[in-house]
Amino acid sequence: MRTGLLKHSNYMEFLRSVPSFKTLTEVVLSKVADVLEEMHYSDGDYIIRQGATGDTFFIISDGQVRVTQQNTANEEPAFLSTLSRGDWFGEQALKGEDVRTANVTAIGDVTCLVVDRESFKQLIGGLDNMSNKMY
Ligand code: 6FW
Repeated sequence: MRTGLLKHSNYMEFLRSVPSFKTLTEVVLSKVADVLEEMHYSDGDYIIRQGATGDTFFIISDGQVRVTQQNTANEEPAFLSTLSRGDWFGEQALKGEDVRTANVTAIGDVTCLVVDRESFKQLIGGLDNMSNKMY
């Protein structure tokens, strides 16, 4: 996608505000703003399904998501957490195994900025809290 100048500068302002991106340079953030895709979801939509393969990383720019995990077959997925604007998810499937380890569903309207695997690896994946993320 080719982002307009105004969109690019809006993305830059938002990306700068993401706490985990504090150590990323303006050049790197600009490249992230160049490659990201804006995605919109409605209440109850599955953004990520546990067990599916995946190669994208998400940053929430608006709204909230629910993270759940199915530990045993037949059981209801267990609640893990609620994430909101400035939070990110989906990094697990981008390191090694490409399988999603939890479900992520929209709570109301949600907008996410989505980064592909290759760009993630080049621009974001090196951050400490990404590569070593333990829950
Ligand atoms: C969890 N256990 C697992 C979350 C994200 C970032 C921070 C909380 Cl700093 P994926 C499903 C995604 C997974 C993670 C996310 O769900 N997630 C968890 C957990 O306890 N995954 N396995 N909590 S939300 C979260 C704190 O991003 O990546 O690609 O897709 O497996």
